[in-house]
Amino acid sequence: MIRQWQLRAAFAARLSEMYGREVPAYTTLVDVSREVNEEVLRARGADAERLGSISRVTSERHGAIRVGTPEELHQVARVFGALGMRPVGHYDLRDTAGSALPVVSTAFRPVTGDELARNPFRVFTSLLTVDDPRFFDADLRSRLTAFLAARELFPPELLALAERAEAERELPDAAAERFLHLAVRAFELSPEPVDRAWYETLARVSAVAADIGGVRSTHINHLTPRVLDIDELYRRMTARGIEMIDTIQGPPHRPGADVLLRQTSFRALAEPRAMRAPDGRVTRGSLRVRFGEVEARGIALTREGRARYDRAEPLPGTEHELAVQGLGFFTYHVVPDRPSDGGRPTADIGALLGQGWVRAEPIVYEDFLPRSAAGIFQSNLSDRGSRNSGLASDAYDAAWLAGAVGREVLDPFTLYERQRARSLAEVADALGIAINPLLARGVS
Ligand code: OOG
Ligand code: NI
Repeated sequence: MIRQWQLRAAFAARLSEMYGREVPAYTTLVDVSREVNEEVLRARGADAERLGSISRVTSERHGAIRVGTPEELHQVARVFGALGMRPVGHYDLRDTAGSALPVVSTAFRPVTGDELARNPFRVFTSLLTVDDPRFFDADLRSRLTAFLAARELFPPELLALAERAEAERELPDAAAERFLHLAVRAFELSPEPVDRAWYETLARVSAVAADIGGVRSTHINHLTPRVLDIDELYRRMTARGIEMIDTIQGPPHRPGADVLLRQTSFRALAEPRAMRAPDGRVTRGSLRVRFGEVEARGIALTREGRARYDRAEPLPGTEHELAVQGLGFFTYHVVPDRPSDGGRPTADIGALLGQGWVRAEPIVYEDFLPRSAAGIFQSNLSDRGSRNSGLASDAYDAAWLAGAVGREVLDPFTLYERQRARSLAEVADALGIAINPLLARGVS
């Protein structure tokens, strides 16, 4: 029997192997990331593993995929559900960028501490907003809808195996093998010729629309390794002659505790794709839509910490200050050799930390940032596309997305809060103090 987390780890590894064959620059990125991670580990020792063991960080990836319809999104949710990945977060990228980005997104990922530690694979998943009139007029919308309705991204056999894996949380070896084979194949670049005129029609609206709705299959857009020093990685990739986008998205470099997520990327080379002309002739063409991305992860911020980040206000540089000011998420653990001076623990987390009753372990930020995501999308497009202003659409909110995906879309803050609350309950229990005052002070 292959358990769910093993399926997830195997899927991530096979996807990585497949993507490395398709996009060789990805392999360079993985090599340089590993090199940087090993050096950081040598230089900083145990401190380098504060936000995840080196084995977790080295194998950690996130993928990005893009689909066209609510039905396709629902099917994706079933495939990832088989791997123990749930939809978390609602990212509306339509209004965040200068370029036309007709998508709303969520991220599929494991949600418990144990599952994340086993394998944290996540996939940023974007859905084309076909019904947003700012991007698609009535004529184009009906052609696009018909085109998307006629394609099949995931074969029924894959979906049936996925259902079984999700229900039973494991698969027998042969079924697991078949599931992995079909799942990886569903995200390979298709050799089928691209209808050039149709693709170009959509590309005039947005390169992302063409990538999603201009072809009859989906593919992995990028696969992102995690690096412990993204500034150093940026320098090394540049020194190797790889032209990176001009910025690192997310919080600026700062001394002290890393927070949230920092990402950067480079445009992949054009890939050969067969093209079908209006007269039916198939020629060799090329498309440049995929890219290489890399990221560094830091501590998850509370709503208050996040609001400060969104307002571009400085955050404290130490873990301790992030914890006692209630700006960062931590789990709390009773220290084995706690004070023996006869004093009683108080229900104040700052005091408990200060007096050595408990220690705080940072919770890693497992999600994405809409502004960064838009920046990554945008900086890898050569054309701004077009969007009519004025015609705002209120569809595609979080509730709509949950309906499309066919399951609850979880709130990231709630997940981090749950992890923290569980650890605090254990602390309160072990020290024989009341939980409520503990929660009320400092860690709100
Ligand atoms: C997704 C772009 C955003 C991230 O990590 O924030 C992204 C895409 O290109 O499909 O990858
Ligand atoms: Ni990404």
